[in-house]
Amino acid sequence: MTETTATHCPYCALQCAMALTQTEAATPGRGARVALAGRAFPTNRGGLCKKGWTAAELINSPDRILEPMLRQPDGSFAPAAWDMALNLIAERLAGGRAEHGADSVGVFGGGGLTNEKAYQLGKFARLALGTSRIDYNGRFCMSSAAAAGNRAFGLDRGLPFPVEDLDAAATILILGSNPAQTMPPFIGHLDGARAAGGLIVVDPRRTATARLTENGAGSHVQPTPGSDLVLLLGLINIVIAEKLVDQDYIDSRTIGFDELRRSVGQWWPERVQAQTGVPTQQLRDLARRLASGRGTYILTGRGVEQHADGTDTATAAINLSLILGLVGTDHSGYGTLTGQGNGQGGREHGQKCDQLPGYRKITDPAARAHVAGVWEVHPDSIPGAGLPAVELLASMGESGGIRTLLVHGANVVVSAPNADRVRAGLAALDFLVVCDFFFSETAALADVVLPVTQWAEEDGTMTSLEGRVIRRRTAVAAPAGVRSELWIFQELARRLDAPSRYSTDPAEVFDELARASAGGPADYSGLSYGLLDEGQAAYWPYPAGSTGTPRLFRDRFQHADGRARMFPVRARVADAPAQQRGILTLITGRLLEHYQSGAQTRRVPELALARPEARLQLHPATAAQLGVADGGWVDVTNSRGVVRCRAEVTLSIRHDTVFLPFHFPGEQSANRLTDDVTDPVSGMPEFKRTTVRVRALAGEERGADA
Ligand SMILES: Nc1nc2c(c(=O)[nH]1)N[C@H]1C(S)=C(S)[C@@H](COP(=O)(O)OP(=O)(O)OC[C@H]3O[C@@H](n4cnc5c(=O)[nH]c(N)nc54)[C@H](O)[C@@H]3O)O[C@H]1N2
Ligand SMILES: Nc1nc2c(c(=O)[nH]1)N[C@H]1C(S)=C(S)[C@@H](COP(=O)(O)OP(=O)(O)OC[C@H]3O[C@@H](n4cnc5c(=O)[nH]c(N)nc54)[C@H](O)[C@@H]3O)O[C@H]1N2
Ligand code: SF4
Ligand SMILES: [Mo]
Repeated sequence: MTETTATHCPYCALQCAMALTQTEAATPGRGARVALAGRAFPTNRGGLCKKGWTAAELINSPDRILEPMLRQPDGSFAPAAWDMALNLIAERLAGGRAEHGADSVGVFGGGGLTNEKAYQLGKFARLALGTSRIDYNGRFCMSSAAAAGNRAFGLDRGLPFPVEDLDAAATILILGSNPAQTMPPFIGHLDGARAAGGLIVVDPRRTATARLTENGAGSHVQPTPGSDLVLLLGLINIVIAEKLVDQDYIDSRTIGFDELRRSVGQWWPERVQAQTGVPTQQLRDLARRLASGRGTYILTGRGVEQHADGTDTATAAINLSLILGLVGTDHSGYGTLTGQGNGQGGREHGQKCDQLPGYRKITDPAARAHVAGVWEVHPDSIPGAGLPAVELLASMGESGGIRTLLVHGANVVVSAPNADRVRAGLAALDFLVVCDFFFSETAALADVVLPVTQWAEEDGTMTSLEGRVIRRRTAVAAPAGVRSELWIFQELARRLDAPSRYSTDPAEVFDELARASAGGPADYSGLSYGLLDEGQAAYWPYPAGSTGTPRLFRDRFQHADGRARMFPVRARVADAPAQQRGILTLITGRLLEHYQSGAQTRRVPELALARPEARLQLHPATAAQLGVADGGWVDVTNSRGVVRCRAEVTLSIRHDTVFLPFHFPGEQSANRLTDDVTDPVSGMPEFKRTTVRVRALAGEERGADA
């Protein structure tokens, strides 16, 4: 009898439910084959996107790494026994620490790791390596929205309500997110708002999501890239001026309204139109629609968050939600759409540089004492706060910076901003270790690559975009030669003589995590595998003795006085939109077929065939001016680098803007152009706006495969 295992998708935060059935066991040279189907679950209702239904290809891929790989003096890789590879790593880690101090060792984690791996990675870094230098790719993803949520509500859970609550909404404002391509099954939850004519999408591009507003389903607002903060200040101004605020809610549940009102006084509609390009009538209609009181949600995505003012923009979206009285009420709310599979849990259990498990602050003496108790170490042995991701990477090769780096679940040479600088930094390291199941572009630069188990080969938990803790389950045995990261941490900790325990059993690690989180903001202490396996829909906080919290902020916010904070934020007044001839604004983002740096999806034949390369989207008028033909080759340049790719001429983008996906490496890598300037509050880089020049290439200059 073949058994079917209930688990979830390896990719994004929607965590669509799947059923896996092994059709062929793993062999020493290849992962197992599985049959995969969608499974009923509230978020995906049995549906999967193209990435989800082709995910089985990842397990059986001929590209998998099946043995530890060691770089040879001639630069090539050769397989090595596990014992030898681990001995070498332990020796280099201990040597680096002895010679240059514990903070010369860096650790880079990922929002795709299970809660158990993320927790153990944070503990391993602090105790076994003694380093403060740990951060993760969620810094590129969720940090601005998280910072805004923390300062406004005193808590950061992306959606403080179950996704299904959106079904009953009459109005949904989506700012800078394209779920029709980034979470396709999610758009079913927009049907109610579309039927009520209330889906409003704010995006400089006419995306697949923006097109869902057609035929009376709502409206598309197409602002100048990076002008969302002004747009939101303008909407707040109109809501206040037209007395559309919910005064009872403001009085009873918030503080800071008077200052907020003063701070938006200058943003009258005409001025907002001048900065954003959004007509005043559209602004007024939008404000009135949001205040119509029929079930209204405001959702943000990376389009508004990945900016140097991303925290302030997310804060303005929250302020708008608060004056309208949406947050923590029936059938209305505010949320951010978390991105990576465990983007939510990955930011709760200690792989952030400033954080301990349970979303505790590493600088808080009580938090340190509690976690030290669980770890059975002295609080003083836990290092202090480290450096956020962009700074951590920038310190490679700098004096006092990191000299050794361990990477778990990120492909930074493709996905970090200012990628050429990151590549140079990685090259300057004394020693680089990458754990992955593929030779990602970052793994290809390593001294040692350790092959790890994949999603269908491991147990664990993931916390989805709605703050629901779900079970990832082992459906197939891993090929011989591959190991779990929990095992790797245990083996290295033993070789390093580290204090505390490093269990290889995910259920045991979860129980420890639950204890470490007890009493913290993200409290998992009432949860266990047993309870999750009974099918309990478990939303955190889930303290022992409770039944969890599907909906947050019903009675109070998490600040001591129970009230939400309205933080007045100010917009930098932008220079006149780039008038200089030939200068265009580049925005970057995602395509349906590829996931992140593409390390996984570029290895799935069906996806690679559908989208084999990056294309620069540009408007026909802009293309004509530059002499660029659809499908023709272009150079996209700025002071940081060059991208060479083909053009895709499309009416769906503004004249002054071009778009590149960031899923491709090498000469097509969008991050060769992005700036590593960061948001001062969150450390989030400005992926969504940079300036470039575009030049059509003549025949003889074309790319290699033209
Ligand atoms: N297919 C696919 N799905 C994914 C992923 C993937 O890589 N591929 N990654 C997952 C992850 S980790 C994440 S974080 C999510 C991200 O999901 P989204 O936030 O939906 O993805 P993006 O494409 O990065 O950005 C969304 C939109 O922001 C718009 N935008 C750019 N600049 C601006 C601006 O200044 N203002 C406004 N209003 N909009 C702007 C872009 O045109 C784009 O359509 O997707 C998840 N799902
Ligand atoms: N220009 C631009 N750049 C961006 C963005 C953008 O919109 N524009 N978006 C940013 C965002 S939101 C994000 S989230 C980042 C993501 O960017 P990355 O961090 O590069 O994300 P992935 O490509 O998912 O890389 C994950 C790597 O880890 C491996 N992996 C997966 N699961 C595991 C595991 O359990 N253990 C280990 N050891 N390895 C694993 C995969 O094979 C892959 O090589 O990119 C950011 N970069
Ligand atoms: S939407 Fe996300 S979770 Fe669902 S199948 Fe697609 S990639 Fe997987
Ligand atoms: Mo992300």
